[in-house]
Amino acid sequence: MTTADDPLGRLIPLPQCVEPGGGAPFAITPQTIIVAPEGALAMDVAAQLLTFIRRATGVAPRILVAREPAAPTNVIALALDPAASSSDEGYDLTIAPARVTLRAKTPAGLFYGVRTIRQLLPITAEYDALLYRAPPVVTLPAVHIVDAPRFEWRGAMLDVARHFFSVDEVKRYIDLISMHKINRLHLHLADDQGWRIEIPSWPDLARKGGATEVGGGLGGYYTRDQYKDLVAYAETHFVTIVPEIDMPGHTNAALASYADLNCKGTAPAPYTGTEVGFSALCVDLDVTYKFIDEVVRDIVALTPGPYFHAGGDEVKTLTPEQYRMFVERVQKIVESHGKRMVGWDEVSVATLLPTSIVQHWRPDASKQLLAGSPHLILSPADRVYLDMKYEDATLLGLNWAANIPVQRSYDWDPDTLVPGARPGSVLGVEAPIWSETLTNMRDVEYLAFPRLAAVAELAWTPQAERSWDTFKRRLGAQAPRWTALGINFFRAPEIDWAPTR
Ligand code: NGO
Repeated sequence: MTTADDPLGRLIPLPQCVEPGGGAPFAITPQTIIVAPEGALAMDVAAQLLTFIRRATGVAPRILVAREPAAPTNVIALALDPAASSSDEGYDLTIAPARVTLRAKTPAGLFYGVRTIRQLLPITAEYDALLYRAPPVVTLPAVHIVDAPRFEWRGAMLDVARHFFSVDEVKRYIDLISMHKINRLHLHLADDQGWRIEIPSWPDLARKGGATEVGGGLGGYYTRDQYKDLVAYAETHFVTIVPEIDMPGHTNAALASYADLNCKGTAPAPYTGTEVGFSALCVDLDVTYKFIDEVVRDIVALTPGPYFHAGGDEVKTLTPEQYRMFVERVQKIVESHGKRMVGWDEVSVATLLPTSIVQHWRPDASKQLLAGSPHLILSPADRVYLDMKYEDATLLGLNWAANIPVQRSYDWDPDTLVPGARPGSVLGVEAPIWSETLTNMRDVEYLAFPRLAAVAELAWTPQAERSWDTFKRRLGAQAPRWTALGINFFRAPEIDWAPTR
């Protein structure tokens, strides 16, 4: 049996503990019933499972809602149980010949258990195109899986500012990241080249500031309804959206939209190049803080998650004092709207609140300052910036930090990257993808896959359970599924990809 044919040999991220049952598999038949607990979120997860099974077998199972699963056999029972896992996102999955039992403390845990079941199903679970003359025999291998994530922050970031991505494209990215148990999508919503979200109190930000993008194309922005739709879609995939308005630098689009925001009172022209560091909000003007307060307020009104990312990177036109004061003032504004501030690692020079989060990105950032941060998200650019090229020959992407082959993304330990970091301060890992050179989702997928799968496992699986050798084999086994999903992945030459037909 090749790895691709062995369902247990293709799980990514690798679960914490997999004990093969050895016995007969569970056979899904037209009579198989899904039992689901009450509650909209859990029902939604059950409906997602139904879709995977319907596609793979041609028959939609019935869903029974029950507090206590009653039917003893030929059942896939989803249950919420406080004792199922010590983790809010963990799950316990037993596949036996007569019955599949998936237990979790929360609907999120059920969602992750269903992602695991999905990988155990044949790839026909991934698309709707097949018509079966007779339902094929589909089985799930006998196994007991006990699973929970290593880190609470398993993130991806998409830069929708340099090039704009439509609601459907972002939803597609949510599908692909959540399939790998990633639970944060950080949206970089404003930069020099574009402002991408409607702000009712400052309408020209989107209208003028959203009108173009790198290279001079049409740009675009999310209306409030579209943004709400994205947030709701993310919620059903257990993904928290983290909105970022980058400031005080990377703000040409805002400065070009309102002359009043500029120290000199005149608006600069829109910018469609890719230089960084030239723009900054006028930190001495009162209107700057009114602007920030209203923007944060309007975005927070659409943000159920606890975070607001205020950027803070690459400011070259302010003095260190001006920069520190600015960060501290913005941090208070974010706090006053009930959110935790996240900032790129430059913000670690400021006095931060105990709730604030520093996102490490510069490979040469001061490890000492990072170690003093209240909380850390790790996005070292030379490991997990998905916009870096794989190798010199990669046409898309940048290479200022490094060329990043897949193993380089995979083979490091988030717990030792910042020596002396406060115990428990590392919340997790995030893989940003910046879009200076990426104009559409196919470009994004080419740079994200396979490295995003490597980062997903890095963030989910305990360090001691991970090894490049087993990951590499499991990664090769993804080719048929990723092809079925239409993912435009890079066929890294060091991986032995399973045949796709
Ligand atoms: C840097 C810079 C971004 C670039 C990106 C390209 C950060 C935090 N600021 O990362 O503006 O788009 O590199 O890799």
